[in-house]
Amino acid sequence: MALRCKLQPESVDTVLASTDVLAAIDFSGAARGTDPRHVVTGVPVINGPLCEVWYSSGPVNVGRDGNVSWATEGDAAQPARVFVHAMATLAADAPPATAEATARRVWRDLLRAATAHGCQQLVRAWNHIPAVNWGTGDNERYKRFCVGRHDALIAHGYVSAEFSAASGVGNFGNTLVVYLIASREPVTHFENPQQVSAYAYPRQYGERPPSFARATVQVTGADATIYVSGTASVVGHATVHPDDPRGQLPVALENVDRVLQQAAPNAVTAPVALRVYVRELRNAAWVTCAVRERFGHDIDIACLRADICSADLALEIEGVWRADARHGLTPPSAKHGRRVAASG
Ligand code: 3EB
Repeated sequence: MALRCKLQPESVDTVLASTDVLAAIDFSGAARGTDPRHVVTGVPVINGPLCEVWYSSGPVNVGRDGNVSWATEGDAAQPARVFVHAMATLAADAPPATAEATARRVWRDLLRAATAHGCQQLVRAWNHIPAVNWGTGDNERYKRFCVGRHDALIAHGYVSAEFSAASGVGNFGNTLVVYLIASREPVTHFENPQQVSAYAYPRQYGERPPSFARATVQVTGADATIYVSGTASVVGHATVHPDDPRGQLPVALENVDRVLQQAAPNAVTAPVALRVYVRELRNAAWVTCAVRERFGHDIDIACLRADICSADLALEIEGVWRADARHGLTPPSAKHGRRVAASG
């Protein structure tokens, strides 16, 4: 069974009363969760539902292990998938070395937890980073985050071909929040032929590249779930229309189309839930309308306020799509589960 994702207008407490909820991603603000499935993002919603909910196909098992909260789907001893999340204090003005060390520790702990549940395949990760654009050059907060994340992944034995879809955006407050889905069964990662793979970005973007794929696909029976990473106005590795949201939106939308085209070349795809991140409040309404215009008026969209990891990016779009796996999808290879598009 595919995981189900739904943007929900109900309060998190109501949502968490269901035993099949793997995670409730809370965009409401600074509430502290007591349930291990409650992810407090520090990313506020501008318009749309307060909460993104991930449903398992049956009752979940939940727990905490050190700093990591987890929820598993399926057999407790051999879960099909695990949702893990961890938070760590990271003050807005903490030094660059602290940001790097915090990212390394949080990612190390999450990867260990996923492996402990037998789920080594990375499916989707979200990173919410306080003061993401603070600092300059190699010491910009996001770049130190990338060093810590990359080193943790490599130390755990991953290679760049195994990195999954992800988002890396700022949040408000003093808490680094990272959550991810990992699977026992293989997944397939995809790139956008119009963009340099993030893990191959040149040195100017930092001492270590960002560790993510443009999209990840998981096939479960006749269904395919397509996880599209945070997608911005980047062509090659450069920002197109820097600081210009009106110019950036069509390029970001085109990038979403291109990566969907790679992930499900002949399949009819339908978006299940979309997130739109905007740096500035005043862009929320028209951007959300334009994204709705593009993907359909009945699609659930959460428009969130976040700094994007490059200071010249004004917005980013991501989402979960569903496709019929019987048409136009390449089955994942058992070994690496990756098909990489020829990239420019
Ligand atoms: C980009 O194209 C935009 O660091 O996990 C998008 C998705 C971006 C994920 C991450 C960063 C991340 O490089 C930034």
